[in-house]
Amino acid sequence: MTQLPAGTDPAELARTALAVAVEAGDLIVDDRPARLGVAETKSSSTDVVTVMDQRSQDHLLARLGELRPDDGFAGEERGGRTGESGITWVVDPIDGTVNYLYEIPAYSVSLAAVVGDPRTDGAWQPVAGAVVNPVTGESYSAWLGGGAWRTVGDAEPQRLQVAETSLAHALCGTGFGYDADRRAWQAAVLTHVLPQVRDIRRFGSAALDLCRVAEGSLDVYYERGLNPWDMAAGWLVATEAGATVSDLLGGPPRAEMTIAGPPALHAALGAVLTDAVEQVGPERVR
Ligand code: LIP
Repeated sequence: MTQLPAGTDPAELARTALAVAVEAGDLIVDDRPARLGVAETKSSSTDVVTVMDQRSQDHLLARLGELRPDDGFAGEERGGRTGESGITWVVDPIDGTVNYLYEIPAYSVSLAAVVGDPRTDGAWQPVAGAVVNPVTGESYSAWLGGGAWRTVGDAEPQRLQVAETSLAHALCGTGFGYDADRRAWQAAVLTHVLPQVRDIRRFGSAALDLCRVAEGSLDVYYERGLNPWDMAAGWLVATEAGATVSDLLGGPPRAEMTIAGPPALHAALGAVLTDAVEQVGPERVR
């Protein structure tokens, strides 16, 4: 059972997450420069950061500092804060940055309030979160025990619930990293998965992929290499919609592997991935 700090209302945290995610989403759309370039790269020349990634995070840091001054903040980009409340905000200011750069409408602002230490695999858990696609107007929110909800524009929120299907009929989402050796390994694993599922989709935002599992526009999803900020909010949205979200061994999702889907389908894909990882062997490390 997750221990919430005394007096913490996860529903209120979810409302806060959704409100500031919508603000940041409006910012990255409305203030996008006419000629958006790459401000810098991180793990490789294709792991890009734009000025809007940083501006979105700066906005979220400032607003959460106003609304929740005692909470911690850990974001993908520069800037953060330690807190005293027992709640840390784990923030991806633009998830799907490459899609944002190419103006492909599949990117999101994703943030979650978590308990524990998000810098340590298995030592943290989201208790409230929101994912917003500012182009389509789709927003997803969830809080511990409160369910997962999808809203489009001004429509009434719809509660989300996953549904089982066979692996052979499952539309499976995945993603690929920015490092060439990691991508080669992911491609090798994919050759074991692709023949056993309906089809593969690679949309480019893990946060939205996990929300797609919750809403059923993906049946199942896996990816190696996710950071806490990629998965924190989507993990909770999928879980509150009835999905199992774990690593390959059934523990909390982590960089080694994240698998999300209705329980039986999650187990079936997990078995295929375990076999594939064994057959493919370890990633090449230079
Ligand atoms: C992205 C993830 C996506 C992954 C991409 C990238 P970013 O996050 O959400 O699932 O496949 O390679 O890591 O870098 O856009 O915040």
